[in-house]
Parts: sequence; C-alpha cells; structure tokens
Amino acid sequence: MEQVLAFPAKWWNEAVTVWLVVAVVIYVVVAVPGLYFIMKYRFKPGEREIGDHEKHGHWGLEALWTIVPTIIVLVLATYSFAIFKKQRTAPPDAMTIKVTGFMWGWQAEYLDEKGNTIKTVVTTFNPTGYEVPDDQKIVVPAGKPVKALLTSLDVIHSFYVMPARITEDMVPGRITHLWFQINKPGEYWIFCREFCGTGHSHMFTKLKVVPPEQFTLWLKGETNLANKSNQIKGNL
Ligand SMILES: [Cu+2]
Repeated sequence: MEQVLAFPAKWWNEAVTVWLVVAVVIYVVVAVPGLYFIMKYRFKPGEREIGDHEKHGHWGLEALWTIVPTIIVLVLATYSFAIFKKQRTAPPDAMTIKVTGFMWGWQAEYLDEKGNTIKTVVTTFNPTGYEVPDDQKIVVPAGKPVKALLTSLDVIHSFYVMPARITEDMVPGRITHLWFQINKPGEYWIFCREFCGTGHSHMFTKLKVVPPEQFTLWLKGETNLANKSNQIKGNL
C-alpha cells in the first residue's frame, strides 16, 4: 500500500502531476505542428508570394480548437477546486489547536470540544540557531487530522506546515484556519511565510508528530508555560 506522508500535500502532489501531463501534451500538440508549418510554409522567392494566403476559414477546425480547450479548462478547474474544497474543510473528527504568531515565535493552545484551552506551548525567539527545545515543540498525533485556528498578536505572519504543503496567513484581529494530517511520526518544520520584521528568518518551530497514545499522555502532562510565561504579553 502507498505510504502517504501528509494531507493535503498528497492531493496537491497529484494535482501537479496532472497539470504537468496536460501542459506537456498541449505543448507537444501545439509546438510540433507549429515547427512543421513554419518550415513548410516559409518564404521562398517565387512561391505564393502575393494573394495566395486568403484561404477561407474552416468551421470544423474552429469548433474543435474551441471546444477541446474549453473542456480541458473545465476539467482542470473542477478537479482543482474539489481539492481546494477538501483543503479548506477540516474532517469532522479533527482535533483543534489555536496558533498565535508574534514577533517572533508561536503559541499553540490545545482546545477541548467546548473550545477551552487545556494546554499551551510557546516557542520563543531563537535569533542565533535553528534548534527548538523539546518542550517548545508543537506536538500532534500521527494519522489524525489537526485543525489550526490562526491569529497574530502584532503583524501579519503566515503559518506554514512544511510537509503538509499548506500555509495560511495569521492576521491580527482575525481568525483564519487550515487543517493538516501527518501520518509518519517524526519532527517537521514550521516556518513563518510572511515577512514580518528583522527576526522573520528565525521565526520557526518544530512540529513533533507522535503516535496517538503518546500524544494523549503528553497532553495530560505539564505545560511549558510555567517557566516561560513572560515571552508573550497581551490578551491571547
Ligand atoms: Cu512572522
């Protein structure tokens, strides 16, 4: 069976292949006869110099090259929109986290069904390296859909979950959202994908994907806020 690393990445990877194949076929169908006709009908002294170009139209051909591209456009648009819709709509069994971006770090709150925060993780600014302490990683269960509600404390950031190939702006005063699912336990990058000031290139964290049982245990454990609570201020 095929091992799918992440959603919605899987669908977009397939879409890229479909679009590429269609684009290459169209290119060949247009470019090869194009080259042939350029050679065949190139200017030759004494041959069809004047007045021989006024051919009448061909309705069959006109219809063909109008209808076929229209069908291709409709098929690609419908197919891609269907993926877009799946990407925008979190599965009903998705767990919810609320992620707040700030200059320059992240706060992830784990919400229960009623929307109450049961655990909070904060990733603080690391201006010199690219390491994330273990208790500052955003932990999620493998093989389970995760819906992320996104907002910002200050300027516009963008929450980019690298292996899932999904990103969404974090806008102050507004809640945006995305969802993703990663099937293989491991550690993956999260980056800010919207330039947000001098610390932007170090606005990152790690997504720690663990087996669901381990996640349940972790969720019940202690939060990392106790000793790192002064990093972000304001009403979250
Ligand atoms: Cu940012």
